[in-house]
Amino acid sequence: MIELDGSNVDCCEPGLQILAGNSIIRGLVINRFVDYGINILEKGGNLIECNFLGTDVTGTQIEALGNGNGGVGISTPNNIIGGTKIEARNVISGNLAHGVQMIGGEATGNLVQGNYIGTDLTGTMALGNGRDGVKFDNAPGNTVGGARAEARNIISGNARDGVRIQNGTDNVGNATGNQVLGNYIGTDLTGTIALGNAQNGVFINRAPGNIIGGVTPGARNIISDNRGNGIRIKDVDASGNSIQGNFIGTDFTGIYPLGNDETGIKILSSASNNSIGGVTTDAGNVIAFNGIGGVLLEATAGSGNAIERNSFFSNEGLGIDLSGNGITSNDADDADTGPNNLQNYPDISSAAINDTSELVIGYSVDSDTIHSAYPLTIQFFISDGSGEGKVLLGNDTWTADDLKAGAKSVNLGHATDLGFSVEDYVVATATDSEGNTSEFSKAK
Ligand SMILES: [Ca+2]
Ligand SMILES: [Ca+2]
Ligand SMILES: [Ca+2]
Repeated sequence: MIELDGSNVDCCEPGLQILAGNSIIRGLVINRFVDYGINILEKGGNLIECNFLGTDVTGTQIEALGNGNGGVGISTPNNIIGGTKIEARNVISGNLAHGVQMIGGEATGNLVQGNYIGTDLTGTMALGNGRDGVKFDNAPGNTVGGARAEARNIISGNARDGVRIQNGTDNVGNATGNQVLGNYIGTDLTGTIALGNAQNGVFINRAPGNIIGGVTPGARNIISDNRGNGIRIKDVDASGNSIQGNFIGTDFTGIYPLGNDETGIKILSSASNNSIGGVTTDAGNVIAFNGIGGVLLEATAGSGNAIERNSFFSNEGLGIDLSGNGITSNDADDADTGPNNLQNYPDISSAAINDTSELVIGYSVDSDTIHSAYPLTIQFFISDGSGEGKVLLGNDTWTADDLKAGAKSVNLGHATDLGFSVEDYVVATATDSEGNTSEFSKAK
């Protein structure tokens, strides 16, 4: 390796500036420069692999070696940072600002894979960057991670968010169409040991239409042990983001606790029409062991934030909390307004196994066609009795005719096939056709 040491150069000296395209930058140790370790400024298509940015030549750090403005700055398209081979891995850690920062509308089509961002070379010790691990500033259409395990970044131990996707305060910018998948955000390389980022795992701020996770198992991010929320979605322009297939608050097995200190997912400040989970198989997230709640929509959050097909368990507080104030009781006809229109939850009157061993649920929804967009999708879950749903039992549709009839019953099928036993409780959510999901119902 060649060591580029910024400690002895003029204080205004940047690190390595790449002005040409299609360059290969491999095997460098770059530390202590005032600006970025590597700054890709004019042309794209560069490959940045096997570098230590912000560390010493061992990939660890015994004194302050970080570059002043972050590890890698990217203002051009189609660069690759890292790769799927171990020898391609960059260690981007200990820098004073962001690990990797993609800046502006030209920073598109970039691929950030297989790196350790905020840890040492072993992937087990925190060596955080001073701000976010990966920051998207107004940058569209980039990919962080990948659907193969080899593409996984470890993004842990950073002093702010693991990943932040952000547009400008005056709503300029185009941080949309980015995908963050297959990463460990807040754990070590094994996905079992806590190594959280100091703020949120992922923060989507003023940015629309980004995807966190995906519907294949390889696309799953582990977003756990962060000091803030697993994912935070903020502002009226943060709409149409999709959070799918992730484990939020568990280790890589989806079973053992590694909770985020605050909520699994928090939505606030008029953020609307985001999707947590989805309607297809494997779209659901596991959201468990989080310190304040599973999904929390602050009183300021907007509407249409659909929360479907997820598995919630062992969260402190509620699985789903509209207004962040504990259980919001149903109101007559659902005339109230607020986050997700304070959609009323179903009222389960009975959950019983019939003579042919099938689970039959009687329920109603006090939500009229004026205040909810019909029909409603009702999802039933197995619960441990704490009021959050762990295992999806099935769906039903509540129509305007059902509303007129006042109540209905649904046969969800053979109880054993559903994994349901008589000791289990059932809870349900209602989601109107505009994506307004309720809190969980009372357990029956
Ligand atoms: Ca509430
Ligand atoms: Ca209501
Ligand atoms: Ca309402």
